[in-house]
Amino acid sequence: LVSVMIITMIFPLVLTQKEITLDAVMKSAKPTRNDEYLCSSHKLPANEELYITQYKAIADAGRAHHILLFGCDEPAVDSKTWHCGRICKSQEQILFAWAKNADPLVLPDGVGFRVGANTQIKYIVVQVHYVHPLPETFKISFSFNRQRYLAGIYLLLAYSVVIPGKSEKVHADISCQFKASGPIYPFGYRTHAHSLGRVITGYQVNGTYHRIGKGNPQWPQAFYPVEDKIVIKPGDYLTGRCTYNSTGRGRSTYIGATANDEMCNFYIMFYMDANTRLQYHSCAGNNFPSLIRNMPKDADVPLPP
Ligand code: IYT
Ligand code: CU
Ligand code: CU
Repeated sequence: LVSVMIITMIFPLVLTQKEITLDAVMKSAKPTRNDEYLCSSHKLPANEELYITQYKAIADAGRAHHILLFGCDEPAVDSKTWHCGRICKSQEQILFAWAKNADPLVLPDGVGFRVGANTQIKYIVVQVHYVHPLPETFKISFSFNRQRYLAGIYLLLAYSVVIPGKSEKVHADISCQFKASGPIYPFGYRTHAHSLGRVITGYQVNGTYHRIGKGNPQWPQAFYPVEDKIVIKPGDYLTGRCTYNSTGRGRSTYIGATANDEMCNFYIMFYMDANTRLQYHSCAGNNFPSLIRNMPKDADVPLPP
C-alpha cells in the first residue's frame, strides 16, 4: 500500500544548452491522506556551479495545493522521498513557491539562483502539498547558464505574536534595517499565514513608504510580481504587517507550525550584483516600532477574497 514516488533526474538532454530537467514523476504515488506533505530530494551535479533561471511546467501539477522548492546543503532524510517534517539537515533556503491556480513566476533575464559546487545548495528538495490523496506527475525544468545577476530571497517574519480570540483586527508587525554591501532589486513577493490571516503588506522605508506588495494569504501562496520597480539600498528600512481576524475562534493563537497556529511571513524575491553581500537574509521582529506607527493606513485593509 505504501507506494514509492519515482524520481528521476535527467542530466543534460539538450546538449546545445546546459539544461537539467528535474523530472519528479510521482508514478502511482499514493499520498494516503488529505493534506499530505511529501518531500523528495534531488542531488545537483557536485562539480559544477549552476544557475537556476526558470521554473517551468509547474502548473501541470493540477492536484497539488502547493509546491515549495528548497535548497539544502544536505537533506534532512537519507531516503529519496519522505513525509516532510524537516527539510534540510541544517538551514533550508526557500527557492520557489508554486500554488494552485497561480501563474508561475519566471525570473527576469540575466537573473539566476546560484546553486551547486561552492554554494550552500547541493540538493534541491521539492515539497508537494497534496489536496487529495491522488497520484501526481509534474515536471520542473531548470536552465543552467552563468548569469549576470544573482537571485535571492529575503524573509520578513514575526515570531512573538499572540492573537486573542474573538478579535476582528489583530496586527503582527515587522521592522528592520536592511544591511548589505549593495542594493537589491525586488521582483517578486510572497505572503504566508494560516487560516486567520487576512492581509499582509510589505514596505521599503527611506523617508517615505514604498509598497513592495500586498497580498491576501488566503490566495494561492505563490510568488507574485512586485507592484513597482523599487531599489532597496543599504541603510533603508523594511516593514511588514500581518492582519488577522479571529472572530470565529474562542482561544488565543500563537506562532507555530501547525494549522492551529499562525505565521506571519513576507518573502521578497530579488536580484543583485554577483558581488553584493547581505548581512542577513531575514528580518525577525519589530525592531523599529516608530516605523510601524507611521505605516500607511491602508496596510491592513483587506483585499478581495
Ligand atoms: C515560524 C515561521 O514563520 N516559519 C515560516 C518561515 C520560515 C521559513 C523558512 C522559517 C524558517 C525557514 O527556514 I525557508 I526556520 C515557515 O515555515 N514558512 C513556510 C515554509 O516553511 C517556507 C511557508 O510556507 O512560508
Ligand atoms: Cu498547500
Ligand atoms: Cu506557516
